Amino acid sequence: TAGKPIQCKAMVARAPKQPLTVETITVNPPQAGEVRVKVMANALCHTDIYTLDGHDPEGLFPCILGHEAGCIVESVGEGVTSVKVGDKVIPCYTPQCAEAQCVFCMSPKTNLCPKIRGTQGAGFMPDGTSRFVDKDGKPIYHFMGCSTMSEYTVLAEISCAKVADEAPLEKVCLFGCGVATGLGAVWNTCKVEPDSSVAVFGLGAVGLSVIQGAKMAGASRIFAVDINPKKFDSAIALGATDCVNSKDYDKPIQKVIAGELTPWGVDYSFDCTGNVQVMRAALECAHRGWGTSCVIGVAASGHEISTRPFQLVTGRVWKGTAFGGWKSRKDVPHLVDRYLAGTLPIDFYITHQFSGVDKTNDAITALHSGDCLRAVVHY
Ligand code: NAD
Ligand code: AHE
Ligand code: ZN
Repeated sequence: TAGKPIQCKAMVARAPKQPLTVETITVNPPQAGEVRVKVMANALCHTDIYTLDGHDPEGLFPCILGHEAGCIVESVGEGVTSVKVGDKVIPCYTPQCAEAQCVFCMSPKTNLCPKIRGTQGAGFMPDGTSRFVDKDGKPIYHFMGCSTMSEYTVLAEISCAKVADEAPLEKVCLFGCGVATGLGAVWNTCKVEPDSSVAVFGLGAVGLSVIQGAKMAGASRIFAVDINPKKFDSAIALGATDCVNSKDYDKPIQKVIAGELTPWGVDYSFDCTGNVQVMRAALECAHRGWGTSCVIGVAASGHEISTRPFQLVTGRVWKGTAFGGWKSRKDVPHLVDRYLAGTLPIDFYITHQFSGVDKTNDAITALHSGDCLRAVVHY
């Protein structure tokens, strides 16, 4: 198949808020610096739904969503040297060009390589064109540099994390986004220390992986906050010490955490909801003098955060994370190795499984059910 167009099934997001349509599309061969992969498994992340629901200011239609996947290299374009046919790869929406002149890749302070961010946000491959063609010959936009809701997709080489041959792709796909992000927010972005107190807002896979990471970092008190009490059992299982349902209180939840449940607030807090009011609460429950609050959730178009500057004057720090700060191609393979060694279990995040890319709408329905953490679709 190398060098030739491939016809395959894909789920196309034709318009906001509409179910995805199952279509036979053409996936053109990888160009220079690109890799065509067979997608083996794709997990849904809340961000896919956010874009499908029309909340993403960068959202483009028609597009192929999906960015949390495990794949096998089918063919490579000119000049590709870091992966070969048959390799297992995890697509990474935050690439790593690793070039000496990339000040981002060269800095230990960030993972935000901007090399292909412009074209990626515009729904194209780095040369400004799409590899996807629909049955009428019209192009379909790419999404987050991944577009894994298709049996085949094309990635930039710098977006491919090559992982161990023995890695079960239907599990380690979770390291392509949500679980890696939560762990990295704790370990890389905030560097939570032993004995810290932590508050986590929103107990989806991202928030629960923050809890898992905080427990592994030795946090001694972990507040798990949600408005859906069905989430609390998993939070406790992962190491939460206190479960807080914001709906049980008639005052702002930040005043409950800082003032009632603790005297001055928590050392670290994390927003894993994307709700800007929750982001404010997370900041304001951080400890006077030093508490750090990390925004992980992605807010809808037009939504902005606010707080009294006094909150920062009195020592709170507001920060955020993209993909948990992981330098994707270097770090994702290590997360996979830790999973294989049994020291970083993630199977319990997979609450729902489906077979066939055309079952993706069912997976979306499951994700909306309220007791789904990750729904994995096996292709
Ligand atoms: P999810 O929908 O599975 O989980 C969100 C949780 O928040 C749910 O349990 C929900 O009940 C809870 N929630 C909703 N409103 C709340 C409120 N007012 N107070 C407390 N809890 C509330 O989503 P997910 O897949 O875990 O993703 C979480 C967020 O992280 C999303 O916004 C997603 O887009 C974002 N995200 C960001 C990154 C990044 O790199 N920054 C990576 C992955 C996901
Ligand atoms: N397109 C949105 C921003 C979306 C966003 O913030 N995405 C996160 C990853 S979410 C993964 O589930 C991120 O890492 N962003 C960094 C980047 O470069 O996109 C908007 O507001 O325009
Ligand atoms: Zn995601």
